[in-house]
Amino acid sequence: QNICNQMERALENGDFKIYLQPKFSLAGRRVVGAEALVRWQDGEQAFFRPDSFIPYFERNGFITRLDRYMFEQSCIQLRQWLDAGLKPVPISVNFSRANLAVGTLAAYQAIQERYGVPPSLLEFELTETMMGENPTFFSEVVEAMHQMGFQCSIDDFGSGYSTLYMLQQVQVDTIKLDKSLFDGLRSQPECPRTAIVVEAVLQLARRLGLKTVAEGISTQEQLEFLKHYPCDMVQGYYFSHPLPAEEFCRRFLRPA
Ligand code: G
Ligand code: G
Ligand code: NA
Repeated sequence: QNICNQMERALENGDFKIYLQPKFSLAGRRVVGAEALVRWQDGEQAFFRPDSFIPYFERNGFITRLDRYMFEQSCIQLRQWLDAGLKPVPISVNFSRANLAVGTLAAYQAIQERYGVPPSLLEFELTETMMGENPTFFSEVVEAMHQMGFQCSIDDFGSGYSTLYMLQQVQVDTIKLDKSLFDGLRSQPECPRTAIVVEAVLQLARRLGLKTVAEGISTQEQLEFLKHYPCDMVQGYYFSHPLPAEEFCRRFLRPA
């Protein structure tokens, strides 16, 4: 009960903060997008990282409200950027499995329309494990997102198990290669097994007409490795940590 009250209060007080982590184009090193990541600010200093509360919210169902809140915060950011004459970049939000059950897409669309933000500037990050036992339903949800004009990406690609079937069945726009795929490069900068797997995945994506993001890039060696491959975007601590929205705006956005 106590934690439920705390969540309610945090939502009302605006204690959930939107942080933005930039995605860069690998070729030109321009910022071409941002991922919205939640931080829970408790008081002046204390920030809780999502890993400490998201799993809990997923169990008690609160995650659907938090995800929608983050989506609204993303719309608010985009509205501000457009009003300020800045060139916006698309923002992606995490879309938890629980959202599938409650059918929240109409609510999402209503929020997007309320702020008058082009839906093409908004993207949902889904995970391949969400496809679960009902791939038909999963692809219908993705299809509905596209009908509304939103973009869809598959997050943590390569860390699950239904990957290839999902690629065959579901029409997404982007795949985000899980950071674990690049772990081998830490001890061995030219790890041949990493090279084979990454090259094959990127080739597959390209042939399917999908954009690609390499996630969790945190070292120079990982970046050097990637330059040999046709990956579209990179995201990770090497380029930038997730930042408060104002700081993201100041550092990365330019006039339209
Ligand atoms: O920001 P950080 O790397 O600590 O996030 C940890 C995990 O929490 C990541 O897997 C990320 O996908 C998840 N996460 C962060 N923000 C959100 C959110 O707004 N909604 C959901 N469902 N997950 C989030
Ligand atoms: O699961 P998802 O892809 O949403 O996870 C994003 C999480 O990864 C966020 O918690 C973010 O802070 C974290 N992250 C972003 N870049 C890096 C990185 O370079 N290294 C590591 N270890 N984590 C990262
Ligand atoms: Na994500």
